[in-house]
Amino acid sequence: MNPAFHQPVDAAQVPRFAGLSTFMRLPAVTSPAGLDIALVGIPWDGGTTNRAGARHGPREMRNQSSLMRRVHPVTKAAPFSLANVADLGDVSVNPIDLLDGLARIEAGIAEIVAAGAIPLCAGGDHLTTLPVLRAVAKARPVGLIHFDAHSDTNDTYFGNNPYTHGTPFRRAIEEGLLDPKRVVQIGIRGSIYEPDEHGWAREQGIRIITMEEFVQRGPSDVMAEARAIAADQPTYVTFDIDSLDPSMAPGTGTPEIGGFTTREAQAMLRLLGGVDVVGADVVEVSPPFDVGGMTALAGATMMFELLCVMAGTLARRR
Ligand SMILES: [Mn+2]
Repeated sequence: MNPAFHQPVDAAQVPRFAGLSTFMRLPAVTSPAGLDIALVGIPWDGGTTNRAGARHGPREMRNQSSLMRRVHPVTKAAPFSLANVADLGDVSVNPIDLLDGLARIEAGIAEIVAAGAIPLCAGGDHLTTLPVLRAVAKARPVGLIHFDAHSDTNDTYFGNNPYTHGTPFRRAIEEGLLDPKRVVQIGIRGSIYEPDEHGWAREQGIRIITMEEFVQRGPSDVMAEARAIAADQPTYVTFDIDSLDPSMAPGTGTPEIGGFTTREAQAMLRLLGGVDVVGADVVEVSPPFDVGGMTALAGATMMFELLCVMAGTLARRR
């Protein structure tokens, strides 16, 4: 372990409920310089079409992330020994101006990328992934492993509005940020607007693995295909908390029954080892609809799962 790496506050010295709330009890820093992985909040839900509240997600995920310990129980990855990680705070947002909000998020993430660190973001609604991709994929298109109940590849809402949390991946493909042949969406379900709702996405080459297909095949088989689609090239991982069943994650904007168990989702994230992850996020945690912090806890734990595979892959590639 590099002794210069940031370490979480020791829960045997300071109880988990005490002290300032930061992601995984890591130090709060103001610059990404020297970080391998930057934990960053994006408290913005300006793209939400129905139940708002994901703007409150980062703060509650920080709170619940105090339950994370130092070592992964299955892989034994110790992310704070393998990589230099810290809480970089929240990017600047604008809650009353959508386009300025997107520009501020992109600028904040671009600073992280310029410093050579990998962003692991806590949303925010799913539109926040678009400006993150604008920063992460500026130099070349990236692949995408996308856990969600929804494809989020619709075109426009409420007239000709192109930017909502139902459209980010259509915009990202149009803008050349994603290589659609290296995009896989896992867990897609729920009622749709029209029978061919996912036709555009499939025409681009996106691989859609519905919940029904996931149930038939299971986590190992599905993730073997996802890793093959990512193809050892730069890949972004986005985890919409509404991919989980709302009985386990009720605090979200667009719940759909019949989702992943938290255990299934953990099993899949653990199978991301070796993927060249250039950025990741957990989005759509909406504390106003949460019960006892359970959704924020699920979100914080998925961030820890992502952090463990990201740190492990970084260390192996060094
Ligand atoms: Mn989504």
